[in-house]
Amino acid sequence: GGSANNRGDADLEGYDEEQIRLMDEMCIVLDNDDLPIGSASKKVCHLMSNINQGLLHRAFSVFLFDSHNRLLLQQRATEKITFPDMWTNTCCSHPLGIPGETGTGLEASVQGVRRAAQRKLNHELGIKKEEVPLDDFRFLTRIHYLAPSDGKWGEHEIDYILFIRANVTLEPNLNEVRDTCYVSADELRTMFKDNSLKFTPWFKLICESMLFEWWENLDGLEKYENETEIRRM
Ligand code: DMA
Ligand code: MN
Repeated sequence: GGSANNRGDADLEGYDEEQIRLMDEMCIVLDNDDLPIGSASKKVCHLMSNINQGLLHRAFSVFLFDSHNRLLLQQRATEKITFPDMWTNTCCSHPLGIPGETGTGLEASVQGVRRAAQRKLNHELGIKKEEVPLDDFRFLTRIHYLAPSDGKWGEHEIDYILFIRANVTLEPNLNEVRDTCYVSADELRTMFKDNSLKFTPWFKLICESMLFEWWENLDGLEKYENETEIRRM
């Protein structure tokens, strides 16, 4: 497997070995309505040259809150190929083109994304799957957005937004995550005013649209759950 595929690949020269290896993961390629139409490597899906021709893939964004309604943020590791060192929501990644994580139809897709979320919360933050049971992830909506990272790399995704309330023990994987912190809504608003902090584009989009309203309604999320319309941003 793995790194043999991308070793010597000019696009990936100079990056971290483990992050190069992860570029072999198979993402789910979508049409504009979130219907899976195939799969392609994480590398292929994140090259702007492909994104500019319309290549779109499935992703998820987890927002984890503690019992005091504080949101867990992470700062991405310097090793990340896309959006290094930026502050963002708890955990983001992609459901893979494997049984259990792929799905056609909203209910099956959400279930696949929940499994991927559990897998990546463990991989990035060391959170045990028992601490984040699949049924505790609340699916809110899907966001379709495109965002360049550095010219060569970028994102073009339909991003499933998942909220979860859990008290967890963190053991960050330093190849993925440089730092973490829990914030209240006001503390996050203060962070945004600090020009020395950089935030990921998808996190900013979600903050500027619905995040604070959802956050104020953590005890009554039902009215926001399972939105069928894809929000185009
Ligand atoms: C990709 O996140 C998903 C979104 C919503 C941007 P990522 O770059 O952190 O993915 P991974 O952790 O798999 O590298
Ligand atoms: Mn992506």
